[in-house]
Amino acid sequence: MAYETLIVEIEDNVALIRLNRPDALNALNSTLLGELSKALAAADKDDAVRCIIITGSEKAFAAGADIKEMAEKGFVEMFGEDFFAAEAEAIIRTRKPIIAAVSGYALGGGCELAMACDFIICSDTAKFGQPEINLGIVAGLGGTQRLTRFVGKSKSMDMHLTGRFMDAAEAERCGLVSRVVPAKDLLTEAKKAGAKIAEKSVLTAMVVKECVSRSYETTLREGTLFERRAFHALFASEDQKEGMAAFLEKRTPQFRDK
Ligand code: CO8
Repeated sequence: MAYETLIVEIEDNVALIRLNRPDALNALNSTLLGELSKALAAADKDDAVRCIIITGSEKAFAAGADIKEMAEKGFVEMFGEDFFAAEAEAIIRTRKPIIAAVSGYALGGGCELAMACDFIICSDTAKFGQPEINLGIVAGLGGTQRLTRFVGKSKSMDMHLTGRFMDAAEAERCGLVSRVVPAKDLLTEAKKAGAKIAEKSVLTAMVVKECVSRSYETTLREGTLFERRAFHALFASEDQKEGMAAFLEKRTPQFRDK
């Protein structure tokens, strides 16, 4: 499928979704977020896709929601259309693992989009920020909630209240990103991580994603119970039998996603 604001390639069972509005530093407008929802749904359905990567350009993952598109809107319009609610849901409804590969600016909605993915690999040039306060607004795609869970209240307040940017080293130190790599290696490293995930059972990977994501939604006791039941349930899968048999027979497992 051809998109106006995205470039999508599938290679070695990994779908690479590249945000592509270079003139606006990949600012998230309704066309881009609508297309991203469609591309994620398509990747989720496609048996050839086992992992998804969302990336931007070297200069910007995404510099936030599109300010030009929002500037003249009023409350009634924003509320009436539930601005970007469906698009936000589409990201978190995606069941296959999503890696955000971030280079350059990941600001406002761009930082929030990266955090809505399952983990973030960033280049040493990455800059994260929630500068909405400078525009007289607050984050709207989960930033006040997700950043706080990632980095704790103090740093989250600092980022949201001052609007300052965080560099890659700080982002790694405080647990916002899983790894930092040299800018020239970002896509190679993200694809390597995607390929590693693509080797696993998609069924198991989706259950793992559900369990880890649950830890953000519930209490320790409930989350642990959810995990234990998922653990029990996987013993009904062929991939559990195959994974354990392969270990015992000292061979590589052949998962069938069943
Ligand atoms: N929206 C629209 N256009 C943008 C945006 C944006 N967020 N960011 C950059 N652009 C455009 C600029 O207007 C400029 O276009 P033009 O050449 O036509 O004037 C072009 O991209 C290049 O930008 P700059 O010339 O400013 O480039 P610099 O290298 O000088 O600066 C910065 C780069 C620092 C990233 C700067 O562009 C900037 O500060 N951008 C805005 C960052 C920002 O405030 N982001 C938050 C937006 S609000 C938000 O995200 C709310 C999210 C909640 C809603 C949930 C839905 C996703």
